[in-house]
Amino acid sequence: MNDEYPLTPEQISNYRRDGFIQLNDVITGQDLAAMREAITRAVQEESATDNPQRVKSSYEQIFIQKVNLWTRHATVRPFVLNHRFASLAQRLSGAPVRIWHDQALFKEPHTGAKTPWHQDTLYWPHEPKREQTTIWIALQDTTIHNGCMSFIPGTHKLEGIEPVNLSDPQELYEIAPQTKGIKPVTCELKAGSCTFHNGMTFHYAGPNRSDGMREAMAIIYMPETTIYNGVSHVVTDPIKEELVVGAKFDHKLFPMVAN
Ligand SMILES: O=C(O)CCC(=O)C(=O)O
Repeated sequence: MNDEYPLTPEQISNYRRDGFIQLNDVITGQDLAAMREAITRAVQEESATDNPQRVKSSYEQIFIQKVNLWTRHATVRPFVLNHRFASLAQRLSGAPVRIWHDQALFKEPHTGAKTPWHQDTLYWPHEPKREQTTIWIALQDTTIHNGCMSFIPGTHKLEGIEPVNLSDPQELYEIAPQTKGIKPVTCELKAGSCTFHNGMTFHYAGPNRSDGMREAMAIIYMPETTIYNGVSHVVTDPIKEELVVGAKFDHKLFPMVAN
C-alpha cells in the first residue's frame, strides 16, 4: 500500500482535460479484502442503532453515508491515509494534498436511489475550488445495475453554476445548459478499481437495482494551499473555533498525505 501506482503523462493530461479518470486495480488481494472488511464493519457498527422503521429523507434514500470513518476506526485509518492513493491524488491534481474527508457511500439493494448529477466543491468551505479530487473505490464490482458512477467530461472547467440540491435536484440541463450534447462516460469498476474525479466535474450514479449493497469508499483530497472560507459544513462546523477564516486548513483533521 505504500508503493506507487504507475501513471503515464498521458493519463495525467487526460485527467486534467476530462476532469476524471478510471484506474484499475489500485488495491488488490489481501489489501482489498482487509479494506472492504474494515469499512463494511465500521458502517455496520455505526448503523447498528438506526431504526429500520424510520422513514428516510430523500437524501438518505440515495445512500448510507458515513463521513470521516478514519477518525473513529483504527482499522479504517491506514486505508484512508495511505500513500498509494494520496500520491495518485497529488500527481493527478499537480499539488501537494491533504485529506478533506472520507466517506463510505453504500447504496442499499433495490431502494438505493440514484445520485443526481452534481458538482462537489460548490458545497465545501474551500477557496479556490478548482483542484480538489476524490478517489472513489469500488469495494465490490460496480456496474450500471448496482449504481456505478458516470461523469460529464470537461465540466470541471465550467464557471458560474449553482450547486444542485441533492434532496430536490434540478434538471441538469436547466442548471448547466452547457452540458447539453456532451456524452457522459459511465465507469463500471471491478472491486479494487477506482475513479478519480475533480470536485467540479459533474457526476452521477444510478440506482441500485441489485440484491446486494453497492459498497464504495470515497477519499477526498484538497491542495495543501486551500483556504477555509467559513461557509457552514458538517465536517468543519464542529471545529470552526479551531480554524481561521481566510487561512489554510492547518488542523489535525486535515493531515498532509502527499508532498
Ligand atoms: O457514490 C455515489 O453514489 C456518488 C458519489 C459522489 O457523488 C462522490 O463521491 O462525489
